[in-house]
Amino acid sequence: MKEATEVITTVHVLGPGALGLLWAAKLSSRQTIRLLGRQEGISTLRFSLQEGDIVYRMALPYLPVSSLVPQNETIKTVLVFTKSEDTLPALQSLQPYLTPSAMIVLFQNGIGSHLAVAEAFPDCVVFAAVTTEGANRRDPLSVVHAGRGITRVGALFPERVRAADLADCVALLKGSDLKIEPVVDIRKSLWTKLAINCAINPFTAILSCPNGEITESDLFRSLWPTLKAELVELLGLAGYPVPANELEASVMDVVQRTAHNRSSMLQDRLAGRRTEIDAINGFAWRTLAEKRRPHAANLQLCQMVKELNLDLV
Ligand code: KPL
Repeated sequence: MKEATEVITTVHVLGPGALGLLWAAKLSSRQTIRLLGRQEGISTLRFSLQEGDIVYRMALPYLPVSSLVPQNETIKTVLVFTKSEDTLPALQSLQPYLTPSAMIVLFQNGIGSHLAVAEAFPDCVVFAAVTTEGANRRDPLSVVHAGRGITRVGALFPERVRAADLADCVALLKGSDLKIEPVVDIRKSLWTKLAINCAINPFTAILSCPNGEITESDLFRSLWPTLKAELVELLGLAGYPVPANELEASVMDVVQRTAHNRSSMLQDRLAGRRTEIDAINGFAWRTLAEKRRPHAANLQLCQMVKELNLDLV
């Protein structure tokens, strides 16, 4: 692979949530950043990024998506941090500004929104990134880099992408000084992460507890055997078969390593935001149901999270 060359480009960052702002801040010393979001009436977003004891004050150019004007704004590279179900409509609203072979890097949970974007933008170079970087917000403008991780990146359809495109994407992301690993088969990482999210996130949202506490609960104990079997089935259907004990070990490993973290679903719940349950357990049960495979545990968790009546925004 080509070594990281430092090319200064304008990078658009769509979705200024915790992860979006973390990446924007980390890339901003090497790239020109434009944040894209829904908020109207501002041209600069001022926020803080805390890493350990150090708090960085950031001020980055911000463009409301509604006020982009074709010709004035062209988008060659966009990193996308919107919620899964907002991703396709948000990118469609950017369509007039995207250059014909723009690079789109998707950071969403699940895999359904990735496939929808790849289908809707066949000429764009679409990458998926699966990250274990931990980021959360004390308030909308105060981001905490809660834990260092690794970000794996690869093409959703490798046959549509040149090796040089992947090298450019990796070089760009490495400008963040975060740990980046190019992978040949990013779908494997996406499906594995989906299974892990199915196993952890709904329990944390329902029980309102950090990741490390779910395995002690009666709810987890009673549902896990069925859920595990469904997730093994799901990964098999996806073409990534995994033995049940291996999947369980991966889930328990993430539970332990992130024991004190609030999952993204719990953070959404606590902030009164819509959760991604439909893109996680919802996607899992629908995929299983389509193939007439058992899916009761994923369906139940999906219903329980929805019944919390917290899918507000
Ligand atoms: O990815 C996560 C999330 O919060 O969405 C897990 C793996 C549960 C870690 O917190």
